[in-house]
Amino acid sequence: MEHATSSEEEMRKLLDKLFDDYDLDKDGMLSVEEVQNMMNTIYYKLKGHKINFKKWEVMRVMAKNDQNGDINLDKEEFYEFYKML
Ligand SMILES: [Ca+2]
Ligand SMILES: [Ca+2]
Repeated sequence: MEHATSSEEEMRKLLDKLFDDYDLDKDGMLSVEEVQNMMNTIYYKLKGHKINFKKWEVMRVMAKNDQNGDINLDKEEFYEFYKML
């Protein structure tokens, strides 16, 4: 095993945790509703006021990273998704 010190590795750990926090039904994928919830929360943390992303807005963002087209983000897709935020 390679020693894991890279920032990439650190980021993955963080994103793993984030992913699990928002994967409410624990099916290993983030649905539109789960991503919506996450985007609302992140926006609030960043900007300090609430916004409700509409479903189609969430889907538009997700669609760019949903590589297998199942309208869910799995972990790999989520890593790519997060880089865009
Ligand atoms: Ca889920
Ligand atoms: Ca997918």
